[in-house]
Amino acid sequence: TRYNVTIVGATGAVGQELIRILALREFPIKKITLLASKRSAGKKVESALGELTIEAFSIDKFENQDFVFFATNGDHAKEFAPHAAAKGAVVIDNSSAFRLDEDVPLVVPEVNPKAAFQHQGIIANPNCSTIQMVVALNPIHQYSRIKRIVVSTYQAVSGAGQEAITELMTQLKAVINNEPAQVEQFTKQIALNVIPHIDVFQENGYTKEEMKMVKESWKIFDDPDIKISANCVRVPVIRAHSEAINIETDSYVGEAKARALLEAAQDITVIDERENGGYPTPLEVSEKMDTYVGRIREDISCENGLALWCVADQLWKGAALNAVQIAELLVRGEQ
Ligand code: 11C
Repeated sequence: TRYNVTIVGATGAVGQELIRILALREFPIKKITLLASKRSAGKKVESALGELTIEAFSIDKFENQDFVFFATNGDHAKEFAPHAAAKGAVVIDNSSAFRLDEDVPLVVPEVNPKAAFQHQGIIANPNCSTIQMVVALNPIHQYSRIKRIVVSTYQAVSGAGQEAITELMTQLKAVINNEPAQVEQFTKQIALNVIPHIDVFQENGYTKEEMKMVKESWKIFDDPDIKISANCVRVPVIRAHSEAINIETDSYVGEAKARALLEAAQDITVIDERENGGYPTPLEVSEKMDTYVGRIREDISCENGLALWCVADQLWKGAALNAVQIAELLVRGEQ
């Protein structure tokens, strides 16, 4: 069987990666439709799927679609994704609009694949920083329940979109030439800086990005009793998010067992050499499909604690790839 596939928001950072991932994974496409704003309509894109033309978004385009990937903002998805679902398509939405809705599954195929099959037309793709964390922690969590997680992120600028990449590059050039850096996309200069603020502040002092990591992990692990505290930080990296993660488990796991569990897990690569360069960094992990883990060690500050370092391409595993894997799961489930 081959499927009619639509990408809504095809010109954005995630939209473009969706086209590449569909091609790389040889997703069985009958026809692909790329939708974006009127401004981009008619534009031709050279893609891994051949030359394609962007069409102006309208809900009529949802007729006869099997899969509709939304790579737009939450407000747009909230308004229009239900139209695609009502016309019989399965929507896989990248935004935060539906993630915590009770009747919308929030799926990471390596962790909670069964949830995908409970969908009522819409499946939510989690936030990028959540996805790589739950992929890295699930093998350990399955062995001994994780009761507490403390995570600090080092998030690439591409998580904030295409303009954010341009801003970092423009600022770097300005700074090198001793010129003032223009700040538009972030709250402060990002070139040669780090910013401890992603998404809007919440009443409890955490940011929305941090609380997404908490609430989405609860839903994906189906365990709201896990204590989670996140610190989300933007760093001047183009692509791939990094995370320093500390966990406490119910019973003793130990670093040798943790390493063995991670090495045996699907879609995880362990690079953990305890010598110069023996760990993954965002530059090497860009455009890789796996979630990379290194620096695995016992956390000496608590009982049954482990510390690890996790890096993944957030535009791939954190967005486009995870979304396509969800569609693959449904296709496999149908067969
Ligand atoms: C970032 N994680 O890196 C964000 C981008 O909820 O899908 C994705 C926001 C989301 O800025």
